[in-house]
Amino acid sequence: MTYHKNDSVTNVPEFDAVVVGAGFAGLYAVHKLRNELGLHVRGYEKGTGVGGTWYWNRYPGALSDTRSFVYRYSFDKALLQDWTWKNTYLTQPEILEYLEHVADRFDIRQSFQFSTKVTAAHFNEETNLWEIVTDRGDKVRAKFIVNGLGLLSATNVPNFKGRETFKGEQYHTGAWPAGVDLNGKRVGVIGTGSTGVQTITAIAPEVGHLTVFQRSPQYSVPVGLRPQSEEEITEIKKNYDEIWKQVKSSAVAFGFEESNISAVTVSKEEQERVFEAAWNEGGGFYFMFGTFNDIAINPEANEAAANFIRKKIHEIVKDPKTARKLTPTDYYAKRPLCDNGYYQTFNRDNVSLVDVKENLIVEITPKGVRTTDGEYELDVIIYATGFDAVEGNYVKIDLRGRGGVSINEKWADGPTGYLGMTNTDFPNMFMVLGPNGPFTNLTPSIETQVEWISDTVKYMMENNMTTIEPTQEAENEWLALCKSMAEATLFSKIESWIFGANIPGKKNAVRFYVGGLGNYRSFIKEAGYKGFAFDRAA
Ligand code: N01
Repeated sequence: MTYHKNDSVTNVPEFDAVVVGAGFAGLYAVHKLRNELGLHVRGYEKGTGVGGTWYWNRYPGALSDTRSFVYRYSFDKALLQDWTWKNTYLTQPEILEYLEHVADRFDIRQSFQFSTKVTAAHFNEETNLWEIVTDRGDKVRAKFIVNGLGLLSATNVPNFKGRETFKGEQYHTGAWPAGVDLNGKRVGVIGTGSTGVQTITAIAPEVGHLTVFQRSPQYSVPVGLRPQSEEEITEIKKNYDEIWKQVKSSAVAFGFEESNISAVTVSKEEQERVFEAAWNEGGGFYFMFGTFNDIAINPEANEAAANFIRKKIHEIVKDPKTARKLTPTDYYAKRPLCDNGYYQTFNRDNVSLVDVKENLIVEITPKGVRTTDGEYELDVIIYATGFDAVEGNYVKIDLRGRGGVSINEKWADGPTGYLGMTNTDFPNMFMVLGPNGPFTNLTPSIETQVEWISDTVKYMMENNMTTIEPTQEAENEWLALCKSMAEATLFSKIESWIFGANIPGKKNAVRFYVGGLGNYRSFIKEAGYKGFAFDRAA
């Protein structure tokens, strides 16, 4: 059962589906479409191997902030039993090894062409096929295109004056090359988000001197990285059915029960007790969503959590001036950070903190970084400056739907996506973790979306349908829902990549459905294909 046919006239290879990206999303998409539906599938991946985010983000200290037992696929029971882990969290090499194993286990690599970037994809309204072009000169057609381009994957390097003049080494964390040696060197890290916090903590003991250029201080809690005993792992593996049921019906899908208690209904002593227990347990999402149910929405509850972390910073950091600089004063409302000794790092003699909100970065010089208070001489500059998140990789592709409309035109007022997976005017184009998808531990959301996509393709094949496209009404309503939900949270009151505020000129717009994975799954199940228009083959 396949749509595929060879085009003997033009010699252009024709596939049922082209999958872009070989990360968690792309690998599973190929598995579902090729191994389960028997379709003729071609994958393209710009890296030399599989892994996606975990192929590129090889910076020192890279670790998932989601507990090991739920940072994996759930779809294969044998895989869940066979593949194991050592610690409460997985390092980047461990995650990459897992994805390589999955690719081999399900024979997925053979469907991918690596070191190949998709540069254009145009929908042809006469043939109802996507015409896809790569940077290696490939030209193919496909009935469906499935984009697993990564949510946090297009690197953002701020346009600092003089960057090209720097005589030392410079790296972005999200494109970290092999063989970087920082030993004994004068290193500067710009950026203190999740990535900066991990990098800074990991490299401080190794470098000669570390200068941290901080624009915004961060709330971070301990990650709780520790070994897991054989008994704990056996117990988890025995209970996976129950675990996934809980994860997929929860909000953030991190493998813990979210709290249903409001912080403002309990005493200050009880708040302290709960926060202290969560601090000792570890985990950013656990601290924000496992302690109380209103930290992300109620300013008073938020202040209680924020204040607890502020006090911890002052207890940990010995120099009061440094502690003050490290202490945020605004809402605790970014994607919650966790660390493995971040604040302690600033007690080291070889680490110094520069507040670049007070002393702006003026330029990169041949010798280092110049701020308004002087020049910092460095051997290495590390940009931990984040990503052009969500739509960053889409807008780099010449992606055109009906009537030649480009994705840039379509998203001029901010990116949209009905259910985070589809767009009007872009028939048969699916996105995994596209705009306005769930804000969660990403692996169960990826599985949810890939399964919906493959079920949809199967439904279309069985019903002899040629195209699927959301209605404008459904897309607008979904956007309005995402917007109203996001605006009800304190996240919308803070500048971060979640709303696109991290890149100058990027449209500030809602980019996530914050209603939780459980509600998202119920929605897509109940809605069925109500918000979609299909065309049937003549
Ligand atoms: O990126 P970010 P990230 N001058 O955008 C600063 C996921 N992730 O890579 O806050 C000076 O959060 C910027 O300053 P400010 C996770 O979802 C997961 O760290 O904008 N500084 C900020 O400090 C996370 O949320 C994991 O004022 C500049 C930093 O650079 C997401 O990726 C690990 C600047 C960027 O922080 C993004 O995290 C890592 C400038 N011109 C990442 N421009 C785990 O699973 C930017 N900055 C653990």
